Amino acid sequence: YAAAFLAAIPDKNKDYQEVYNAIAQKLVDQDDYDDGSYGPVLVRLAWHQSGTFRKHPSGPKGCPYSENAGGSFGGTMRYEYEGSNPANNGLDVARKFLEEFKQKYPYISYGDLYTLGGVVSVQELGGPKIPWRAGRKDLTEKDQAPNGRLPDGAKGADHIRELFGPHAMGFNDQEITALIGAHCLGRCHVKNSGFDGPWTFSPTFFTNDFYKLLMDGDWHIREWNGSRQFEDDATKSLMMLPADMAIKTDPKFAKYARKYADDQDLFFKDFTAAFVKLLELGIEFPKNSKTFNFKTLDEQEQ
Ligand code: DDH
Repeated sequence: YAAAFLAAIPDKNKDYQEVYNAIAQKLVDQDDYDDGSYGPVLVRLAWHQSGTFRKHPSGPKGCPYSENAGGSFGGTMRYEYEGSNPANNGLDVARKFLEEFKQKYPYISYGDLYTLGGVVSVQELGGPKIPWRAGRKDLTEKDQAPNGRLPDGAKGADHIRELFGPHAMGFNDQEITALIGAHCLGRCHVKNSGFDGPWTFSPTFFTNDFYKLLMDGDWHIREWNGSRQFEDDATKSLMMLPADMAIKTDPKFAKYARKYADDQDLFFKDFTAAFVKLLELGIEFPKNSKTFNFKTLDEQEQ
């Protein structure tokens, strides 16, 4: 079993709402990226920095980091090995977006910054409130997690359960299904992953549309020269990865996807719990550490 990293107790004078606001304001100001927001790629950074956690760490043979538990604690994706993992293609954009806040608020660690960027984005794009805690610490290059721990979009339900399940990150079928609903945001980019296109018609709004489209729509294999992916019959403008289709075809995942398609409040509630768990994998927070419940920019204007 991996030992949990012990988080620091954040100084009461460190105002993380101020950092939240600065990131949120930059999201508003720089609306010329991709579909109009850096939010989706920031959410993906938060997830890929966290999703390397393993309860039983052992990496690919010959990997110098194979005993490392991974997770968001050390903010290690800023280093060469993890940063250049093909699974992390395109996330340099998100790390560059956030770098100025590390300079401006030097008290924030990279792990805190990368996870906070995801929290800001989910909230500002209309998603649920994500309670967040500070206290991750910058670790060194030798603390990088091995590559090969993040899921492959070309694969199916067995692969998903193996990487998210009890021996890996520790999520059950319900939590896994709730997490993948983050594909309401953003798109696939051929240059990053070999896949192409958005999952929904509103990729800069956090909604339960991923489940509605997946469960209620009809999908066929797209005819093109790229990677095997699915396209919607109705408009031929949306996409699903083989790994997304597994959520529809596997009855245990589909049971939850159906519920989330029918009930956005339930999705928001379950996503919140699973996303908080994801961002905190492998971290032990001191009992008296503060949970931040950030206000959105909109709420602060009222
Ligand atoms: Fe994902 N995801 N993801 N994903 N993901 C991609 C983009 C985004 C898989 C594959 C891909 C989660 C789970 C899975 C987001 C959030 C989350 C892309 C496209 C691929 C491929 C990257 C590119 O080309 O730029 C697979 C496989 C899984 C799986 O679970 C089996 C989870 C759990 C989350 C989460 O946040 C909780 C987001 C957001 C994006 C959009 C990024 C962007 O730039 O836009």
